[in-house]
Amino acid sequence: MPVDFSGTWNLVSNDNFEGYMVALGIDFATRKIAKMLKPQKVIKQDGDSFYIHTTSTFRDYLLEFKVGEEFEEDNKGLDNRKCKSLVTWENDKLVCVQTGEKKNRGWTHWLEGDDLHLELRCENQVCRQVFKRA
Ligand code: ECB
Repeated sequence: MPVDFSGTWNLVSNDNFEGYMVALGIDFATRKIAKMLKPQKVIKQDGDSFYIHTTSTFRDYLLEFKVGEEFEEDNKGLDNRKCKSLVTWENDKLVCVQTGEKKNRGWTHWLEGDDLHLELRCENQVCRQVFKRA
């Protein structure tokens, strides 16, 4: 059975989100609000087609992509920088490389027990998020 990320997931931990946001150049006032948030992710996966909607009381972000097909990402409401993104499978991990102005930008999703993990990378910063099923 291939891995299936589908479901509704609530953030339970968010390690070094501050460092990740600083690396992205997010201003102090926005960071102050953003780090209080407990975002929810709704993921719909149909094979290699993904819909990932990250929602919060402040902002939300929708990403739709197919594994193996590069696309333009606008990061609207996040840092608003455009990049070229490519998501691939590395065994059961979903790995995104976001090529653009920021070096070493990307993320990785995987399942561990009942938890959804997300590692967000930018420059020399790594943010580790864990989600539990709603
Ligand atoms: C959308 C909820 C968070 C809103 C934070 C608002 C302002 C902070 C601005 C930039 C911080 C950068 C990222 C925010 C962290 C999470 C948003 C989605 C991260 C992401 O790219 O998730 C991927 C993988 O699940 C799908 O887009």
